[in-house]
Amino acid sequence: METNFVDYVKIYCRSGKGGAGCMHLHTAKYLPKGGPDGGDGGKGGDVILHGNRNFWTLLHLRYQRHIFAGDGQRGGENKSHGKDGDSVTIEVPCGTVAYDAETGEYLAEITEDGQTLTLLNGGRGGLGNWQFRSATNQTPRYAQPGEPAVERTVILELKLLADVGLVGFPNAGKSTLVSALSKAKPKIADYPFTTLEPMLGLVPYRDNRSFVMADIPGIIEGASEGKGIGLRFLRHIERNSVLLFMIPADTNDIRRDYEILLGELTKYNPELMDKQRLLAITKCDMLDDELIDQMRAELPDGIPALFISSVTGQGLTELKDALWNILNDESNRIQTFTHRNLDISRPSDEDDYEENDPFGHEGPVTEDAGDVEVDW
Ligand SMILES: Nc1nc2c(ncn2[C@@H]2O[C@H](COP(=O)(O)OP(=O)(O)OP(=O)(O)O)[C@@H](O)[C@H]2O)c(=O)[nH]1
Ligand SMILES: [Mg+2]
Repeated sequence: METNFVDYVKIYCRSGKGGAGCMHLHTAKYLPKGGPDGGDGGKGGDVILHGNRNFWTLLHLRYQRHIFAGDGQRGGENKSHGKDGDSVTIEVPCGTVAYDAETGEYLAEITEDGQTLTLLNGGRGGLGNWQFRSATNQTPRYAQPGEPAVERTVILELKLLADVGLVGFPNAGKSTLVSALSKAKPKIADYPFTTLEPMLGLVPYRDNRSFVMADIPGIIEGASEGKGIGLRFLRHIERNSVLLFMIPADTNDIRRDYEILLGELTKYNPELMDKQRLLAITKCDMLDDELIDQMRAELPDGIPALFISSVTGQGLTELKDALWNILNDESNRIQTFTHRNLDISRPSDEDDYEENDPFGHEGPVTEDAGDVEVDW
């Protein structure tokens, strides 16, 4: 599927190697036995991650599969220091997590604009023979080699930084809610899997405050075994403080639906169960008061529930209040997310793009941030 929403890339990175130190003995017409003057080698360049809020996806890195920093240059005579190698900076959106592609080990995360992290250190330059002179050895005839480069294949994954994540089956009314509460215009239709990629909406709240809601594709039973769109988009609710479960009023069994959704989330990442949850029964314009009362008795335990309609606006103010209260309750701020390593045994359909690389191996890096729909 061609999409501009790229939230996964695999890149081979290599830092620069250190330049060799120089072995040189100074000689001149009037100074036949000058001392050692070999300079140090330059440092190899680093590979650096840099948070940049102008980027919303990893689209610009999609075909950038090799990133090499520059090597340090050799030291020269007359104590001349070799030039340091150029570092390369990979611009990434906030919410980008880096993993080692071979082991799945968690390496680092960029959460803020302007934040920098050195992913790979360049090799140190070797010392020139000038550095080794001493009282007992006035003419050292050796110099250090530079340190080697470091290489690593990394996986970069983007996890959207939203406050509220929507969880529900296809057709639950997730996108309709986002369009009712924010200026975002997600596609809405009465067939499943209308939403194929996550989208953020900024929800205005009282007194010029606001919070961010993430609409993600629907989940179905068996998603953890790859059914439907699978669970790959669930990474975008890992960072949300609150999960808003959405179940339509015309469902047969609310409790069962809720259990299925919970089950799929747990299979994806049990830590999601530590998040605050709220349940919205959607499309309540289809119910009369009597039916709503009847439904109240059938609600699942252990989760506060609200009856809403994105069409008539029923319950939406209460919903925003409830979400805001949860978001601002200090006792909920326990979500210092422990970083899981990546399960690299899980087959990733996201590596597919490597076969369809129109640019060949080292394609151009596009400067633009991609025309991703982020509608504030
Ligand atoms: N009557 C009524 N219909 C609604 C309401 N909210 C959504 N719908 C309808 O339900 C259908 C599905 O809505 P979507 O918002 O596309 O559902 P979704 O959860 O985003 O679905 P996927 O993107 O496929 O996961 C559409 O036909 C909507 O018009 C509501 O409050 N009342
Ligand atoms: Mg949708």
